[in-house]
Amino acid sequence: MTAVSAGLVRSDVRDRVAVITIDNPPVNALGAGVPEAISESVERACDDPSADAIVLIGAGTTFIAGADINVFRQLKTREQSLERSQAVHTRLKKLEDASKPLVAAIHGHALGGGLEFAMACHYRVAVASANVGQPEVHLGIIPGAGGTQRLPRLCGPSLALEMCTDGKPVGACRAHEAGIVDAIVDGDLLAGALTFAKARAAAGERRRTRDLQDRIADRESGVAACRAIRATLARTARGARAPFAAVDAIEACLTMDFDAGSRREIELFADCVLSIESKAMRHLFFAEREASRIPDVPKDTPARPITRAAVVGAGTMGGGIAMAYANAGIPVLLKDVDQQALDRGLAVIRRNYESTVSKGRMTPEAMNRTLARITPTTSYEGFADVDIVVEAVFENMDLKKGTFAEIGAVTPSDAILASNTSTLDIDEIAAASGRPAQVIGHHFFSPANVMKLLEIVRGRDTRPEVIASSLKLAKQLGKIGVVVGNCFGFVANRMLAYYMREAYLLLEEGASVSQIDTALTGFGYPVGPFGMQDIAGIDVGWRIRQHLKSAGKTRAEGPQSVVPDRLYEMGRYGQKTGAGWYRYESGSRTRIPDPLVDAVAAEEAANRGVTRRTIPDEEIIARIMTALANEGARVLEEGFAIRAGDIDVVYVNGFGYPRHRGGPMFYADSVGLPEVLARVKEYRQQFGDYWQPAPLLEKLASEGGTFHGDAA
Ligand code: T1G
Repeated sequence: MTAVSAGLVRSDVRDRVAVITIDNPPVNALGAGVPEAISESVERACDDPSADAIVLIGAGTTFIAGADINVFRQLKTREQSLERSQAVHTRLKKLEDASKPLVAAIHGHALGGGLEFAMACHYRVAVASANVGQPEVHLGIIPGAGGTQRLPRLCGPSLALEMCTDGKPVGACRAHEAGIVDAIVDGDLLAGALTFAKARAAAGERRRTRDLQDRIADRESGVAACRAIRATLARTARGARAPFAAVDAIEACLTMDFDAGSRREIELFADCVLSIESKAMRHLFFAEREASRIPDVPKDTPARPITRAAVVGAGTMGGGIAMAYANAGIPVLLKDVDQQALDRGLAVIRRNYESTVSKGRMTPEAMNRTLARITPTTSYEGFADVDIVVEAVFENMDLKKGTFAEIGAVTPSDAILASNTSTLDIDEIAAASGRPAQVIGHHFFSPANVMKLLEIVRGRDTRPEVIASSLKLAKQLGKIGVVVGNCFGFVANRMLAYYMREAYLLLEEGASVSQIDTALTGFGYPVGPFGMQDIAGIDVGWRIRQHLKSAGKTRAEGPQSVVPDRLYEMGRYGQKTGAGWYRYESGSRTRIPDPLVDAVAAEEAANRGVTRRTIPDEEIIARIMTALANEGARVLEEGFAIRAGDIDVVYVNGFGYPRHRGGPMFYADSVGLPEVLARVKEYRQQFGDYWQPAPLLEKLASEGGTFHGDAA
């Protein structure tokens, strides 16, 4: 069956214009046969005497959202990639050579190959709500169908560099101003496109994008723009290679003719698409979408609409959560015990918005509109009308149980009662509410109005409708919801304990605070473990450790470094006290290494009888990543995570794990599980029995399996 016969591409003539419609739901991706069917339909239209022009349009909610990302999995060799790309390039040149005006009519998204198809058309018209973009770097690749050669010809090198390196879409109006889109259509898109196409036909106009030179004529400043963005990427790309490849391809557009530049793009694309970076980022693309599939919560499980919310606790997390709701347009009550605490919380919220306005990312009017959605209160008045309450009080079980007893009494019986606890037992909290079926964990990550992850913790009695509502709400808040089980620290913090254990022990064994942090930022993290703790607060970790100690527990097996406790006792909580693992000049967030900390570490090493040594960066990465993967395997085999991809999504969106590494479980697969297992066993020999291989790791390593289920 062809794409045409399958109805994925259809065409008809209206008012002397051939209309070619792509209908490949849900996003009109350029799946198997679709590109071929489009160019065949254009050829037929060119030969059709009843048509003077051609319009290309998408059915449903969008134009073309790009190539079908699944196809890249089939590319195994460089030759295969070169051949496939060359075929696409030839196809788009033929499209561009169409003998009648060819107009792309854009609504929804024109992304990746979708925009490249549109740029191979002679003209592009769009509705104002549409957006266009080259998001390929988010998949560890670059535009591979001529985008790096045609886009600069339409909008100049600077915007092309921006779009191809940050991968963010631009709105149709900005694209129109920039020359990517030729007209904005008010009202019905197809009608507007037909009118536009007929006018071009009447004027006998056709414009091949590849012939355009004006916007790339000033090669010197174009090449300078490439140099400048490389310097920026050296600071921001955090080890990802694809953005640099995109710059190289655009530079080729500026320094070579169209065909030579296209060949360069094809070669650079082949380098990228076969890279582990691209495999990692494509894995995350699908893992982030698969996370919303819960085996025992069918897709059609009713989800409660969330139109009114309440947050209890106006501290750092409570304030950020209230902002997340207000930013999503949901009115939210923000309650705290007294007016002083409330005023402190509101002042932080206002400061955050004012800083966003000062950076030009929000208008003062929008700030006031958003702030107006947050209603401060010191009572439970109004709680009878809310759909959800999020508790964000101190991480103390008695305090949380008391709060849930109160909110259970003042809210509608079917309201969702969520706790922002990052470690505590959801079932114990739920029992205090009197209606555990409505209770669920909504663990936000700091800053809650920014971080994309929502760790959704299901309790023993949580109803499927409450889980389905939480997943839908996560999307409404612009977050990625991942459903996990109820164990201490759930998935995120449970595994983090092993990440931190190794960081502390490596410090005692001889690595310095800044060496360890630099190794992790070199790996791709935005900040290392010690820099991160100075932001979050050393006192937060200390309180959790005290809570555990009182229950006779530790966060991770093995030696418990007391260095963080000693810093706490010194009042060194991090940025908020001007000193923690690093020192900070007053009013500055610049980390200054402090030899005092290394001295404390040396003392504690001596107390533990540890001989200090020089530790290579590779060992720092290997030990930390192995500890994460081994504990991740336990989380999986104990059923607290549904799939390995969920753990990757949690770490990438909650803790800044580098996307181009795919997440801790994907990274372990890329290292190879036999190697990961060998490292666990080696560390067991070297450091102690607390390094115990997870049974799942042993099983998969022995069977040649991977955490993600595809063969090694
Ligand atoms: N390929 C395959 N499947 C895709 C897809 C794609 N390009 N885009 C979306 N899907 C699936 C997705 O997995 C989900 O499936 C469903 O569609 C709805 O998506 C040659 C090489 C368009 C903004 O990177 O950014 O072109 O989970 O949940 O929130 O140079 O999808 O329902 O089974 O995300 O409304 C470049 C990727 C490709 C765009 C819509 N294009 N897509 O968001 O829906 S590379 C992209 C998106 C390329 C060329 C290169 C978003 C969206 P399921 P969704 P949404």
